[in-house]
Amino acid sequence: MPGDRTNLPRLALHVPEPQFRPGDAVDFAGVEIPAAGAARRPDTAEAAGEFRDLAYTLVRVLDENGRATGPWDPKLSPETLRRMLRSMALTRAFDERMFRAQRQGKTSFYMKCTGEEAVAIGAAFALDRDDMCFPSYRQQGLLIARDCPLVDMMNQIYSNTGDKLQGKQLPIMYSEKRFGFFSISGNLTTQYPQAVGWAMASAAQADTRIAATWCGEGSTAEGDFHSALTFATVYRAPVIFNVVNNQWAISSFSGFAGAEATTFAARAVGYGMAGLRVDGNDILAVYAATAWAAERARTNQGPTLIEHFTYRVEGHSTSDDPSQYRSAGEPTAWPLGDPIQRLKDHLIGMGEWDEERHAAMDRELAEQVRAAQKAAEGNGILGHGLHQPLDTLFDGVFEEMPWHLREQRQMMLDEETASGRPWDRK
Ligand SMILES: Cc1ncc(C[n+]2csc(CCOP(=O)(O)OP(=O)(O)O)c2C)c(N)n1
Ligand SMILES: [Mg+2]
Repeated sequence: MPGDRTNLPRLALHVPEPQFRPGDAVDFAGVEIPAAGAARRPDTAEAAGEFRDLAYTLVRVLDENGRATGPWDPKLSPETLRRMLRSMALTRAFDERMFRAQRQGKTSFYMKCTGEEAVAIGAAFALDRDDMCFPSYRQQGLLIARDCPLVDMMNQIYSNTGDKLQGKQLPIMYSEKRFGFFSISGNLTTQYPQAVGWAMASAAQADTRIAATWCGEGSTAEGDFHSALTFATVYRAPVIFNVVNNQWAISSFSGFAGAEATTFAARAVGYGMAGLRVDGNDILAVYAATAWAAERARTNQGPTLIEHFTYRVEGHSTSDDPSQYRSAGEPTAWPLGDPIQRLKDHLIGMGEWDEERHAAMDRELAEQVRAAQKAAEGNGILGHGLHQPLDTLFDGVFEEMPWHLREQRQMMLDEETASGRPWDRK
């Protein structure tokens, strides 16, 4: 019921609306893209308050012609650049193959990171091997760059006999202690406070390892995001917060997480924390920003928040159909290009790569993924019966199982025997 004070202006609720909907022509001319090389690079010992401007611009190294320029150029060797290119291409080949496996009914679920490969792989190259990663579900590139066997990842995706997680996690929700990769949780942003806790413990124990964590821009709306930032800034936790702004959170555009009002990197400013906004499709910028933030963390300068400005090229997951809510023209119109193509162009421009080598690499990687898939399918695929003994359902939560769970497990096994229809095993 409207109030009766008719002499006052009426209130109006602002409901964000994305620029383009299905069928609309896409024009990203309004997206501000500062020139590569233009952003300054403060000394890592500088106080966060001295470079707030870096939360509102874009740190970029690779220009439109594939040349590296400016103070953030990490000047990596051609050999390292080729390894980065290979990791990104392998991630894409892996995604393609597993997406198809889902469509063929071999697993229930998959999530690609197409167009966002530089975010995880740039960081993986900049961090130390024993730094601890607390990722979201779209940083499979961390595992691939850290040389996790593809077959192990696929066993998890298939929940088969080779799945070390015994089918207890949704496909792609890996947990790889060997590779400093914390268990992925479907509950958005829980990894943020976990990363801070781990980083605080590392500092409290006078260790040398730091933590890094990732979440999507949509996930910054979670309370966990903000409590994590508060703890990190208060205790100067050695942690790197990555916000992957791929502009979509399933079917909600970034405006619903606050993008109409300011940048996501600007969240850092409110906490008095170092903040950088980075071209997330430029792996050299991602690498340089991560290395800079890591140096701050290692020298007790505290946390850094890095917003990676990128674009989610594909659907949210295999359960999504983006043609229902966004214009099909967006992925190709996105002005920051494709991270693989950009690094490839850079290497070719340096005289360190060519089309033939690239095509040969793609063929080799496709073969590597195909061979891993064959090996993983030898351990079974999801839906073909039960791959783990039924009673493992109760394992892995308590170090010592409480009496009531032991009882329940026994009841389950007794019922299975009594039914005369033992669970279909593979
Ligand atoms: C606490 C919680 N709320 C909602 C969901 C459902 N959900 C899963 S993914 C997702 C979108 C997340 O978007 P974003 O953070 O931008 O990450 P992106 O998928 O783009 O990488 C939502 C709403 C969830 N898994 N957990
Ligand atoms: Mg998103």
